[in-house]
Amino acid sequence: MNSKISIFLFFAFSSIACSVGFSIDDPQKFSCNANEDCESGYECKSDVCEFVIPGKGPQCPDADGDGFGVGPDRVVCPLCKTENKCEEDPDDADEFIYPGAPEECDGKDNDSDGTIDNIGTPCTSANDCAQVDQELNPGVAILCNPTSKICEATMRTTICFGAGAPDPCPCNATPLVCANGAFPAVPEFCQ
Ligand SMILES: [Ca+2]
Ligand SMILES: [Ca+2]
Ligand SMILES: [Ca+2]
Repeated sequence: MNSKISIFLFFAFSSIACSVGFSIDDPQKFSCNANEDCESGYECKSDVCEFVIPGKGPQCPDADGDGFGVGPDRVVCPLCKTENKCEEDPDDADEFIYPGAPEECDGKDNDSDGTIDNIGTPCTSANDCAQVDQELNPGVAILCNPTSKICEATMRTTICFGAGAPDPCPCNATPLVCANGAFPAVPEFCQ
């Protein structure tokens, strides 16, 4: 058999036998399909493992620091690597907008599901619902309704405070509705 054909067949069978193998163009290089196919310190680029100078590899492109990046290099973001949360950040200039963010009453589509201020998202505990800034919305809480398992905005207390409080006490009588990016003001005697 012709020696050139032998060499060709050797490399051809090598690359079929496993996903990692010598590159036909340069036997010193290893072919690859993904970073996992390469040794530590190497990354898969154009199907070949290339050495990455420490600190010079792709950095997590996350300008607003919410953990979600933009563009193909977002796969190096820690959240993508450790929790498999690799979706693209729909707004990389706003740390309160990212896939799965708790929906706040702020006029923005925080969770990027296509609907602005849809507070009533599914939940298993209050941790799944947005925290409310008490300086902006005193007396308002978003809690997980234990029956419906839906986030629900309510007054933080059911008790009326102060001598002039009405009777019956109206605190927490109905869920608070977010409208135009804001909750209705909670009366002082309910805060
Ligand atoms: Ca981001
Ligand atoms: Ca939303
Ligand atoms: Ca919102």
